[in-house]
Amino acid sequence: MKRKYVYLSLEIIAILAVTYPVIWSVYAGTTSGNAPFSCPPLIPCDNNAQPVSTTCTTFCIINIQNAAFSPANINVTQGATLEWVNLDSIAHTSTAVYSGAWNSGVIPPGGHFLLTVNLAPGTYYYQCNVHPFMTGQINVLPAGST
Ligand SMILES: [Cu+2]
Repeated sequence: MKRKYVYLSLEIIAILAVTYPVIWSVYAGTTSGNAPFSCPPLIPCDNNAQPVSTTCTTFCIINIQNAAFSPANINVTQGATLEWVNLDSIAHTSTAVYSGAWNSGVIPPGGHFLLTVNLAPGTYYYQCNVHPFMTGQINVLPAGST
């Protein structure tokens, strides 16, 4: 009889362990402002740690390949154009989160999306709406600052 309760509580703990990141993200997502990719405690996750590899001043391509944006974090001066190119065999999107600054809609395999960056300077987070684990970030710099 006692053993039954032990198993029952172990089951509840196991279920909570699996579901808590999802529950956490639902609640955190409503309050975390412009930092949508913060990670649940104890869960390995480095979405905020993407290194900046490029500063784009005219025209740059962001590849979508193997369900990831590359480069995932890019500096862009105002007036430059970004082109997302879908090299995968599945559809993706490039969708700004929180800011609502842009939304590519569905980019089919082999498709592309152009964005001329006329946004206020600052950091803009985006994701693929089909695969929200695909995240990226553009850092808009004032025109003429580089
Ligand atoms: Cu996707």
